[in-house]
This record gives sequence, C-alpha cells and structure tokens, in this order.
Amino acid sequence: MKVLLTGFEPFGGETLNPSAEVARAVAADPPKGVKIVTAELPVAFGPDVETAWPLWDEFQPDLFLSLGQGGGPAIRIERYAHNTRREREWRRGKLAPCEDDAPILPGEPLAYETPLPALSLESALREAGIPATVSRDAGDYVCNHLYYRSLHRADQAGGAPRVVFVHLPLLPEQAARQPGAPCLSREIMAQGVRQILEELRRSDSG
Ligand code: PCA
Repeated sequence: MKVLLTGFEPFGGETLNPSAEVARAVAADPPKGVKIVTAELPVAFGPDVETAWPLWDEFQPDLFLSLGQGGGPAIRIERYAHNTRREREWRRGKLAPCEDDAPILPGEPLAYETPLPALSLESALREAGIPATVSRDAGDYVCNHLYYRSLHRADQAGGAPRVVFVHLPLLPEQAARQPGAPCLSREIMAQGVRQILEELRRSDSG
C-alpha cells in the first residue's frame, strides 16, 4: 500500500509541530507492506495544497493520511471536512481576532465524509492502549482546508486515493510550556499512526 503521509510546520509561536515529527518517525520505520512518501506542509491556505498536490500526482498513493496538531488528550480521527475557512493571526502565541470567514470552494458541498471507517480505527487504537477518539469537527483552519480540498479532489477523481485526517495532541516539550495542557509522547503517537496504517493495509489487501 502506497501512502502519502504529511505533517505541518510549527505555527502559532511553537517551535515544533507533533504532526511533522510523527510523520517523519513513521516514515523512517513504516509498518510492513507500507510504502511512505512524507512531507511537511506550510500552514497557509493555498500553499498547503500546492505543496501536497505534486506529491499526490507523482506518487499516486492508495491512501493520503494527513496529520496536524490539534491539542487535547487523544489522537483524533477526523470524520468530516467542512467547506469553511477562517484566517488566523497569532500574536505572541495568542489568537488575534480576524474577520475573514469564507467558503473554501464556493458552490461546492457543505461537507465531505472520509470513506474510511473512523469508528473502527478508533476502536483499534483504543484496544492497542492508545487514547483515541472520533471527531466530527476538524475546525476551520488550515487542517480542515487541506482535508476538504483533498476529499473534494479524491471525489472528483472517482474516490481515489482514500483520504483521512488525524489531529494529534501536543508533545511533552510543548505542554511543558503550558502547564496543565495534555500531551502524548512521540512514541505513542507514532505507534497510533502505525496502527492506523496497519488496519488500513489489512482492509486494502482484503
Ligand atoms: N494544526 C492547524 C493547522 C496546522 C496544524 O498542525 C489546524 O488544526 O488547522
């Protein structure tokens, strides 16, 4: 199974993004039978997909698994992408008010749902001892934008590749600067992403 596995660059005043760290770790040690191409995407509407599309075109993956930093205590398997985006501005790590709020692709569907079994992926992770949950809202920032554009593109192409987005908690180094914030280690998050790939490889070949 060929997988395009992406993470994002650090944003919002952070120097790390768990998604890029975990994508690199999994690409360096992929599950058996999984061939990975990985990339770190810019956190910007437009440049995110302009970086991902050439890899998609060249590699023709069976699966596009994109990762992003979401915070919270668990790995979040995103079930839906919504046709809405809102620009963000960070000032010293804090969100500043911003007026921009617009559809991603005017006239296109309000939302897309991943074709992948989010609920059974959640169960597989939890059975493996990894905190996981299904989310119905990927937000309105760049992660949701990439997800919406990817599901739209796959839909236009007749449903290939399969696409799913996963939000990750903070890393311990990040949470150490925000006392009380939940986090997971790189190792546990990488194990979770490997578990997802193994589940999907099984269903891909079966
Ligand atoms: N998380 C942001 C954008 C980049 C990232 O890692 C989001 O959830 O939209």
